[in-house]
Amino acid sequence: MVKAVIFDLDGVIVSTDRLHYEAWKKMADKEHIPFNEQINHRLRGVSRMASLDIILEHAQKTYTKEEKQALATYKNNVYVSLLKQLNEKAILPHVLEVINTLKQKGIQIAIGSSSKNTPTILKQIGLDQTFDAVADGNDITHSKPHPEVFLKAAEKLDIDPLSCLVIEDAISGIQAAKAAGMKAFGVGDAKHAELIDYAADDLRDILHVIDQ
Ligand code: B16
Ligand code: MG
Repeated sequence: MVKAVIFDLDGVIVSTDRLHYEAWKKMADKEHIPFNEQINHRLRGVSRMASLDIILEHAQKTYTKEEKQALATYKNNVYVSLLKQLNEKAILPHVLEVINTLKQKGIQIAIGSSSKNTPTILKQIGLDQTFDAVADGNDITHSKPHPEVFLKAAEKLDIDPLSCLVIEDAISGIQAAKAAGMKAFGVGDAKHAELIDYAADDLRDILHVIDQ
């Protein structure tokens, strides 16, 4: 029986994809590194430093650890200033309805995100007091597909991972959920993940899974 639902943030609750893209693009242009939507797609659910490594695959020179740190900080500063334009209108379709129904059913809800900017994003969209637990990039040393962030969310909720269901939009997130021993519900890209338990276009379909 599902006792808790753990939501991925970016791509499930809100779409910050475009803002990540703009910020990475600014950094890449400054460094004369080719960067496009296709490369950006590979960064979904991937941590900041691992994302940078993917972008640097296309660089002409090798960067030192310190230079890489500086590039990641540059990108993050741009990204954080772009986050100021987010508000509750950025919440993806059906999210609020699903959250309210889960709460009515007594199901615990949590966030499991790779993003270190999770607290800022939740505040911007007005959901910083909504979840029973938040596990994010600040709590973990291994990013998805490692299960750490979802195990951390289950630990904070004090619920057995086997009773948790994860909603994810990235294949790395589905792999992380399955490695944590959880059920995985995929939307968007993640619908095509190999290990998926449930796939849907409409987030409200999660309510049928809960009632099973
Ligand atoms: P930050 P999620 C992920 O969020 C994003 O999908 C990914 O593109 C980003 O690189 C990562 O967070 C780290 O974000 O730079 O803000 O720490 O999908 O796990 O909610
Ligand atoms: Mg995501």
